[in-house]
Amino acid sequence: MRPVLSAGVLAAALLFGGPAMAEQKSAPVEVWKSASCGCCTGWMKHMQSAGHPVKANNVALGILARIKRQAGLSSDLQSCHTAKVGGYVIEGHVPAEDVARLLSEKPDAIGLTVPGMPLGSPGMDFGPDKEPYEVLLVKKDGSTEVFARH
Ligand SMILES: [Cu+2]
Repeated sequence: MRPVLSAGVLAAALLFGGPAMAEQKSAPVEVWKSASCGCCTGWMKHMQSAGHPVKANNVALGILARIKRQAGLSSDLQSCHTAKVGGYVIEGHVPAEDVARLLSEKPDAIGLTVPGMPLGSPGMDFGPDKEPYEVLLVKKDGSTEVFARH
């Protein structure tokens, strides 16, 4: 599916300066996932509605595991899909607001992860049930610190 600008974004672009504004759309996101992953697609839609153009790569589970390892994600930091944006790795159901903060603060780090697939996170929001979860900043030495709590 091709990314589409929402009507709201288009209206804002027209209101606040036309093409110049449109150039400031959010950074492109490239996602690696297994073809059958529904919650991965849910997260991609979440990122698209935040203005990110999203490109998906469906890969075999073995290749996905290698991509995660090569990205510097130990098994306890992994989730379903792995994405890259602005030179950072985004693992799992990280909210777009945290990706935006990462891209503006530009910490010296590998990226962000939401390990596992907590209920209520973007793409895992199927019903009224929500569990609290943390977004972790993954440092270049593999250590983590809490970046956000939801
Ligand atoms: Cu998932």
